[in-house]
Amino acid sequence: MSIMKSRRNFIKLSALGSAALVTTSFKSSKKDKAVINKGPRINKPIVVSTWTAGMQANAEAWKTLKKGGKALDAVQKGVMVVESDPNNQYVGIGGLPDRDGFVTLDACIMDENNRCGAVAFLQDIENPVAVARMVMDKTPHVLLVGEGALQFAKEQGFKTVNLLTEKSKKDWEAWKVKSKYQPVINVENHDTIGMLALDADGNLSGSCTTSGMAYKMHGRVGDSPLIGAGLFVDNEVGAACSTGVGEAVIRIAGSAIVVELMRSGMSPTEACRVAVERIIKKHKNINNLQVGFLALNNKGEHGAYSVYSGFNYALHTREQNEMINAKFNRN
Ligand code: SD4
Repeated sequence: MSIMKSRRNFIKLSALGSAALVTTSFKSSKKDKAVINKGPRINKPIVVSTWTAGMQANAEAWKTLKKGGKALDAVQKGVMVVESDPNNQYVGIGGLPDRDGFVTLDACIMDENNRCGAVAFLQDIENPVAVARMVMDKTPHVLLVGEGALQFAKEQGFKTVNLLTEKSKKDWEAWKVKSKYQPVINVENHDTIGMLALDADGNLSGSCTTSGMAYKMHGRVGDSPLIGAGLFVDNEVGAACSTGVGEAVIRIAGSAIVVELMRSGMSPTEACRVAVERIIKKHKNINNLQVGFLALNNKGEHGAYSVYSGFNYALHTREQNEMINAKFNRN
């Protein structure tokens, strides 16, 4: 089964079936119930993440969220599981290489206070999101790239590893024969993990990690490590992340736009739809140009929208643990 087809299959792993989307998650005494019931109901904690590997990532993030832990820790630990899975060919170890055979990784993380960290074009390190977190926590900078990011990672005690697995090497060699060393833009080559979480304290954080577009030019960096493009969080409003052809997302400052659209009153799905429509409008040719946005607002409402069908995301709350198909512009 092709990757796209398997993504198109709706996977529903909910133990409880279709629970209400908005539920309260706190216990309250009779006295404060009256007050709480007057305010907006907040669906928390909650975590959402892109594609089917998001189920694996959410399961890990949930361990932190269910204990009342911070969204920031949840979104880091959650995506690290997928980075460390050699069978996932789109993130971390086992990621598909660039056209010269180098696996180069991009990642970022952002918290409820607009603190953020990122790495791009990082080689030989299994967990780029953990390095991004260190950039945020231990340096005055937001983004470190290439050699400098690697040097920083080593100084912080990260071990170097060979990220190119036998499987990804074989796929790259097969690609070279057919594709004559041309990077291809295509709807299939995407499985970046973007994760957004709202914790029990009502704080939002997000992370994004990828090996980038498969067989890209050496040195190419996409949207995923760029704050405002691949990820954006504003605790006053919500958070958004993207997947798909990074160049198209960068051109419209995608995730920042989704958050701003939510600030203007749109639901997460509507905001993602308007951003996707903007991408469609700005490109003369959108053949094979898949982009998907995923958004979560600070009430715990979530939604997603993509150019083409086939994009989905994983949702984990106290009541739900399932895949949800994103709405889309065309088949
Ligand atoms: C990139 N947006 O490097 C990433 C690729 C991706 O799912 O999302 N894959 O352009």
